[in-house]
Amino acid sequence: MSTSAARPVDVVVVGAGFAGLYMLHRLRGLGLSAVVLERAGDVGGTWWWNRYPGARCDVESMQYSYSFDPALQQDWHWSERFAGQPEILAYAGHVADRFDLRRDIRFETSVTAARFDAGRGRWLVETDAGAWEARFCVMATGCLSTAKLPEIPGIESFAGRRFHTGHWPHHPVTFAGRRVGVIGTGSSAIQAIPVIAAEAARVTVFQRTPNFSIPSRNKPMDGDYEGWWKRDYGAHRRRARMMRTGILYEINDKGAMEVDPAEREAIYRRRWEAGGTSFMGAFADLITSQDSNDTAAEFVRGRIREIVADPATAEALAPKDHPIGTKRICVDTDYFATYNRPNVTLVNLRAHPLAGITEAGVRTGAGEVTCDDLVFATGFDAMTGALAAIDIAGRDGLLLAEAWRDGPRTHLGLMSAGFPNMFFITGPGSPSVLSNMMVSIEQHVDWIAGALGAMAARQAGVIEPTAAAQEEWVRHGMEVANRTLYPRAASWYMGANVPGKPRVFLPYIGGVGVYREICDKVAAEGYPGFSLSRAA
Ligand code: NA7
Repeated sequence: MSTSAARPVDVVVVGAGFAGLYMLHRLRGLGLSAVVLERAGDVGGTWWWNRYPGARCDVESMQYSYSFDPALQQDWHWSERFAGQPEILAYAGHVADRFDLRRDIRFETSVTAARFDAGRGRWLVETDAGAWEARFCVMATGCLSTAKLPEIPGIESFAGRRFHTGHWPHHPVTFAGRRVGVIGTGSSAIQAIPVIAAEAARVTVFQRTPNFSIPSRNKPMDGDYEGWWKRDYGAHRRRARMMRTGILYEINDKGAMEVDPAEREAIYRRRWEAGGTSFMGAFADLITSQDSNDTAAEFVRGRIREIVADPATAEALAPKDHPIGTKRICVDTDYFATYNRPNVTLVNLRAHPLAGITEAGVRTGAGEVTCDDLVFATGFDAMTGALAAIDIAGRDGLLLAEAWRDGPRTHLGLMSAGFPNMFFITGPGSPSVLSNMMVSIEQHVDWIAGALGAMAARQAGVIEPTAAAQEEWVRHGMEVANRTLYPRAASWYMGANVPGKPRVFLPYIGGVGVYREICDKVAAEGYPGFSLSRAA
């Protein structure tokens, strides 16, 4: 694609999920021309692709929504405590309509390459439907947007229907009367299995690693609760933004070992009954102290043993190989109880390793299980997968793949040295997946909009982090992570689920509020750690 054929805009935004939508809105407010390039057929990002049965947000709907427009947050009514995927997708569509966003979005357009022309200070962005040329490039590509099929021999030979939870078809899928195999027991599987089991003739779950899951206690939206939020939405949102995860809930300031066992048990029980991820706020030190963490983990294992009738199945479902919370904690509706159904069987792949997939089903050390359908709930190439799928070349032809060979290197998770005028929304090195994504998305979009405004005021054409500031941020990110238990788990936070991916802790664990203060300070002080120059 030659530069001459490329359509000029001020900003190319890649991705029309919640990040891309809000970015476009803010860019218009700055008077900049923008195009959003999106490979899906409509807005919604992760909620457009992840439409598997039971898909639901694990952040309460009153908080998993935009805060930038007071009228929007007053007008929109969520029907449940935790919104399901169809309602969240409808919300994304409503926002696109309300702010007339679709006219600047090119759907079914996959970005293949982005090259920085230093001489002209322009990014050339190539797609399967033509090229664009822009001063700035904003990657709103999502953290969990590159679905990953597992490396299992024979996977292509399966003769039945094959699904991936992160790439679910848009036509209705029924499992009535069918024998379904589910591979994986992460968050997606934990949501999908109870719903599929209620319909299918038989479900066989192939589990490699059990996960901790807390009941959601999902319910129709309580009018009083909605009213409490809406009466003072602005103040509640301000408090949420300063929380560790960007989610407003009560965090106990005591450590788990500071109270006696009976009180500890009572606190866990209250959190378990209340439901949701706020379970991890039961004590202040659950992600930093192994002893404290053990008490929470043992409490949850106790509930699994209580719920699951067959002791061997309960034991196989009880996680013992990682501290609770160091892999994304799951939130479920009837997940463990589903194993009491006569049509559901758990195959423990640690005891009976997966040998391969055949034309008829799944072969393990315990024999072959015949399946009509296979559901792969095997996750994503998280945080860097969508960026790695685009051939990105910065200053002097530096490839992002090369610059990030030993793990992503960013300053504040927002930009990477050598890639001028390219921003990442919720990029690696920012709280991102450890936070309420809506809060982190809005923070990044606002920061980027602020930086673009500051550049215009100073008549600067180019912004780029300095190598020294970036090295310091990467070092700080690792240091903070190593103060926690997170690196002890072979999780996708560590890149552990993708063969050959460097094992580094990808998000920033210092806390959403702390991180916001750092970013705000950088902006207030005129962007130290970034070089702003007139030309490239
Ligand atoms: P996850 O959390 O990455 O879960 C993937 C699951 O698939 C997990 O149980 C894996 O087991 C399993 N898996 C992956 N590869 C294999 C192979 N080869 N054999 C057997 N099992 C395998 O993805 P989700 O989609 O559930 O959730 C991602 C995030 O989306 C979630 O955290 C929420 O934030 C939303 P493993 O643990 O690797 O042994």
